[in-house]
Amino acid sequence: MGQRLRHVPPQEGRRRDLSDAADTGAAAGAATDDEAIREKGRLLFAGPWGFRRACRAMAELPEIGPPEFAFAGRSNVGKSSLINGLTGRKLAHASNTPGRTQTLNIFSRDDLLGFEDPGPTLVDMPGYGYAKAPKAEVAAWTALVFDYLRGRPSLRRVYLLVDARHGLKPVDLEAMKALDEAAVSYQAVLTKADKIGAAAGREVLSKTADALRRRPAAYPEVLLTSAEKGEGMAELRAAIARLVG
Ligand SMILES: Nc1nc2c(ncn2[C@@H]2O[C@H](COP(=O)(O)OP(=O)(O)O)[C@@H](O)[C@H]2O)c(=O)[nH]1
Ligand SMILES: [Mg+2]
Repeated sequence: MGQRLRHVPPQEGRRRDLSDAADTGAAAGAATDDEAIREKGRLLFAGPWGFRRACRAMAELPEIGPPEFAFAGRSNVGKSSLINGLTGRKLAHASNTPGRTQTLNIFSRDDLLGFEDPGPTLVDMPGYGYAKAPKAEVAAWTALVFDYLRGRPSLRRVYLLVDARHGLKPVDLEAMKALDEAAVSYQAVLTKADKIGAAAGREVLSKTADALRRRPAAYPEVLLTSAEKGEGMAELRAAIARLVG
């Protein structure tokens, strides 16, 4: 299943092979570590998550503190559904009408509120690519989003969602350019995997990874997910858990 869900770039595979040859104990250790991170991710998202606030301006954001993970992508790509899939709750408003979320919507663990470590924060971002004014598409991705991307030291990673049926679109490349320029670490997440077959899934994974290879702020590994079927949720939870430290 790991094969279908993740594309591991060849150079990483090679590195792993070398270290395996040098020390098989290290490989066993890595497998245990993987399991531990998956379990950490499972626990992180098994807890009660809740909606904190919808922000229309930087001043409305919570104080800088816990690590933030933002979900970006074209309208209707499945950002809200993915947040719901990760948390197993109907937290974010998913809809058939594109262009709905115009605020930064903040989610965190209810049970950790007020604790020294309140756990990570998830941020559902306004979608881009729907604006009727075609030229201003990414500009219409609002000043707020750019202010947030450039000026939020606690932003740990942006998950850039891409519809697995369509792959990267020009407007996604514009968003990636903005993220590269802001030096914000981002990872591509393919959505709606249930709408394509396994072979098409592998193809879009490798194509997307190829396109990301030369982007300075892009994480090389691409994830394939279906919020509808739960595919890739454990991997994404683990990826977040790994970054939380
Ligand atoms: N088949 C399928 N549909 C999905 C999936 N994720 C989202 N959708 C649908 O795509 C539409 C847009 O989803 P939404 O989460 O609101 O997208 P957003 O605009 O990016 O937040 C809704 O009709 C969802 O039900 C998925 O994994 N599989
Ligand atoms: Mg949404």
